[in-house]
Amino acid sequence: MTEWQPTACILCECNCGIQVLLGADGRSFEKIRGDKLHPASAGYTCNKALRLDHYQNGRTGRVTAPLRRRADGEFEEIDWETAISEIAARMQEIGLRYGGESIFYYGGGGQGNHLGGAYAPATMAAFGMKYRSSALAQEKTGDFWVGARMAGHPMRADVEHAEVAFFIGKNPYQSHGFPRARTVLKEIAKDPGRSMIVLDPVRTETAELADFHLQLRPGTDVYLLSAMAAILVRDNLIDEHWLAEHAMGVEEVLTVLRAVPIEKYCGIADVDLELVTAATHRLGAAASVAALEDLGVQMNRYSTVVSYVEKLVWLLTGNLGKPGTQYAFTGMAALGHDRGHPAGEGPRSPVAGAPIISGLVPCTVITEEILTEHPARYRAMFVESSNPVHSLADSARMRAALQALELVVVVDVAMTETARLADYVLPAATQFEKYEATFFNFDFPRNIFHLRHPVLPAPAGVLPEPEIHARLVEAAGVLSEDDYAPLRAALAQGREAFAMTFLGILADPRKSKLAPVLLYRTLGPTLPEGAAAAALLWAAAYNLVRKFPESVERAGYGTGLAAGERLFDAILAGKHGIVITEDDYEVTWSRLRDNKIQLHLGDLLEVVATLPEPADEPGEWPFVLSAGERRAFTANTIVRDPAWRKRDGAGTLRMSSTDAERLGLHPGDLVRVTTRRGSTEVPVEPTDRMRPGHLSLPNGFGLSVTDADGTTVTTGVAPNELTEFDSRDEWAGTPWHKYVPARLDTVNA
Ligand SMILES: Nc1nc2c(c(=O)[nH]1)N[C@H]1C(S)=C(S)[C@@H](COP(=O)(O)OP(=O)(O)OC[C@H]3O[C@@H](n4cnc5c(=O)[nH]c(N)nc54)[C@H](O)[C@@H]3O)O[C@H]1N2
Ligand SMILES: Nc1nc2c(c(=O)[nH]1)N[C@H]1C(S)=C(S)[C@@H](COP(=O)(O)OP(=O)(O)OC[C@H]3O[C@@H](n4cnc5c(=O)[nH]c(N)nc54)[C@H](O)[C@@H]3O)O[C@H]1N2
Ligand code: SF4
Ligand SMILES: [Mo]
Repeated sequence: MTEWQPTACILCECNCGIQVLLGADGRSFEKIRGDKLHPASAGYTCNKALRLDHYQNGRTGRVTAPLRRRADGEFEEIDWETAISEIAARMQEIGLRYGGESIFYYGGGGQGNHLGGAYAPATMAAFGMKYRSSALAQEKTGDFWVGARMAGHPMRADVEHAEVAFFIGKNPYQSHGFPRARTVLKEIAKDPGRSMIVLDPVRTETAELADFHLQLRPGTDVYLLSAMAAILVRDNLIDEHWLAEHAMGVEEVLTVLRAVPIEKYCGIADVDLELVTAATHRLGAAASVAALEDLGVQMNRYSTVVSYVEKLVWLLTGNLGKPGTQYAFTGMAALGHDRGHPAGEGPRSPVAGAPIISGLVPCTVITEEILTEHPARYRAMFVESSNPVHSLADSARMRAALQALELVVVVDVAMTETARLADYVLPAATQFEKYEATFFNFDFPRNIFHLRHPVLPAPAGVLPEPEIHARLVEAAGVLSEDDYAPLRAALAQGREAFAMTFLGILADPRKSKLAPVLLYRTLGPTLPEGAAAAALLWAAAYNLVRKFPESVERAGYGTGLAAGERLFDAILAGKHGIVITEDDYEVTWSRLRDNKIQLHLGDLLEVVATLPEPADEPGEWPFVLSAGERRAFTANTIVRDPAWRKRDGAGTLRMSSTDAERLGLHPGDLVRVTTRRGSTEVPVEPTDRMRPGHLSLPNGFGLSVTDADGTTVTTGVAPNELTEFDSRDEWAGTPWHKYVPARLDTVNA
């Protein structure tokens, strides 16, 4: 008997609820539909979720036994006991020789899986590891840092209820980023009382629905946004009463903005001054503005400064803490939080001295921390659910860095570009074969959490990540039955006794870092239906109650210790996802530092005040390449099977029709794209959606899949073969992947 089973899509941060019907073989995803019972997505999915069978059962190069690299470079299968004991021994050896901090941790989860990675801090503690990073440190850290300094708490946009939706380098029609994005975009477009403003050099699907599309020259957002902020000031559109009550540092900002040469900056951005003025006036007159910036600016020139100016635009107009604006959210984990140290203060990476934001070393300095003689260089890397050889800048340099290390361990479901360079590959159960969840809990006023139950059993030979971490921690000799016994004894008397004993253990800093595994090994086995991996959520539920007691109470869980237990039980039972907190918009103020916004970030404001004119790229690079665009069939490197794509199977290079005509290029013609870093051939797709001089390649292509018979197929271009590690933001180190100077040559057939 098969029945529809609730789970979620794992291809973007929205994690829409879906239901899966298995085929007669008990493994194939025969049918997939949106889950109407999911509290955030309510039945919505985009086109991608319906193809998830390709992730689970497709031609993916799945790994189903631990692999060890032999001296001849080939992999051989080994059993788990051998794998765990050898890895633990080698990590301890490296720790003894160079210190545990020389073992670098990378990853911890993708778009659909954060539960396993939440156990990794125990492994890090067991082996003395200190430094870590993840994909967030190649996109969001600049934004986090600015937000932390201005507000002290991460914020998100309430697009659904906004009168004006403002998208800056973001194409939600394809990339989403908020629930039911396509539906919400169409609603705004249809409603004469609401408007959409889009800053994008490409006429994207989102721009097409917009009332104001500011189709700027790539890389000039800092000028255009400064001009918009300056128009607000010049034309008295700022909310002075609101600012007087809620903001600090207003005068310093206004002084700089009064001096912005509006017309000149619109010229640099190549957008009509009247259009910019009209869009800015629409924004200034709106009762609510929700702004969403993303990779188009976060991976582009002045990225961190842009994150700042973009916030000034909606803050000067009073768009925070009310419906349809921005809000400070709750969540089961502190994603996006940072201390907000001023530039030059705060923790730094050991070799490059790069700022560590949100606990993460900037991704673009990782190779500098390895390819050096510096005594503090990383000697080993532990990679979990991530594909840095493909996803980080300058793939060739990343490969060289991994090869220079003494040990590389990769935990993944498939033989990825990164796994190919590992000394050990540890195979994980897929996201549909185990309990899984993400900490992308950004919804408001009701925030949700979804513990997904397994849809099908895992094959023999693979393990869920919590089990892998527990075994590594135990092999390190830092936890044993002696540590578990008192917790188990307490548990026998009930959860309250367990909570007390657990709190006692947390007081010991050496043991507290191992808490995830302590919970997994003690509370874990007592949870229903084999939900041991959820054990850590018990502590997370208590934490949520401690941090946001009223919000949890409003969601119906009561108060105190009992609220933690009720919330945890609801998480375990709620197969479709549950509401964890309920807020009103005003609560945002109580979450901000000093209950106010700091507008004046002196170092970044100084940049705005002294912006030089952009220098032209040298004539040998007549094009700007955006390396990594989200399209209808891209999903990072999560779906490896090339057959999952219904269109754009080759991953075309999009370019303007005008340029194509000038060069005599037709759809499908091969061209050679060359950058300072690399060169590759790709078919072109001329389109009138692109500006002349601009090129765009999709993300997530260039994956290689090796079949059982040894044949390897690679599909499309891996964008980071063309990008440079040192083309990056000066504050946060985020890469400028959307601004890669490039050349095009025709290829003779
Ligand atoms: N379909 C799909 N959806 C996804 C993903 C996926 O792989 N595929 N990945 C998910 C992830 S990890 C992320 S981070 C998000 C990213 O989501 P987005 O940031 O929306 O995705 P991108 O397409 O990379 O970039 C957004 C836009 O930036 C524009 N752009 C390029 N240069 C500039 C510029 O100079 N200025 C401005 N203003 N815009 C510019 C591009 O034309 C593009 O439309 O998507 C998520 N959703
Ligand atoms: N040039 C350029 N580069 C980019 C981008 C761009 O726009 N341009 N976008 C960047 C962005 S925004 C992001 S977020 C990154 C994403 O890059 P990464 O963080 O490297 O993440 P993914 O590509 O999502 O890879 C996820 C990995 O998890 C594995 N996996 C899937 N399920 C499981 C599981 O259950 N357990 C384990 N252990 N592994 C699993 C997959 O096989 C895959 O190897 O790429 C970035 N790279
Ligand atoms: S890829 Fe589509 S279906 Fe999947 S989570 Fe994102 S928006 Fe939802
Ligand atoms: Mo991302």
